[in-house]
Amino acid sequence: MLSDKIYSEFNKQINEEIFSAYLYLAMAAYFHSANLSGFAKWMEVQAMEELTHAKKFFDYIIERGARVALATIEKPKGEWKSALDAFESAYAHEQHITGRINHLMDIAIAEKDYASVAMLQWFVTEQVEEEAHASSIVEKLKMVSGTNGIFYLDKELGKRAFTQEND
Ligand code: OFO
Repeated sequence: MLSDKIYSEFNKQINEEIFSAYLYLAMAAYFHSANLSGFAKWMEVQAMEELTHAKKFFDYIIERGARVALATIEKPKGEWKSALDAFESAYAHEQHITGRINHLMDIAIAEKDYASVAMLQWFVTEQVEEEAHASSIVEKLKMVSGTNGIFYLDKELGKRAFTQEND
């Protein structure tokens, strides 16, 4: 049985993960409007991954015998100044999510809820990857100058594909 605090925070995390998907879809829409379909594809795959993260929390709450309570998803921002601006926002968002996962872990440890600690460990590892991906694209965008570099990166990022394994 989940404690009230863990139940409430894990439900909130479903919302955070679905908001992440929504935010990355907003970024995909922005990139499509700028004719950068590779960046858009990367963001669409990222959005799919976020939905799998939400589903992990959804399934876990049910497995622990509780009923999931869904809440309103906030409207995401829709405009960015450039590809760099969008990826810097994505990186900042992933740092926020890492903070959330660490917060959940702190609660699970304090409450000696070792099943939740074990479940959250996957997310701790995942966040290292999530931050590394976003940060490396930010650094590449800072390195490229001019349209040719952006088109090259657009082509590269467009190769990303969604698989259940890389969620
Ligand atoms: Fe981007 O890792 Fe979930 O939110």
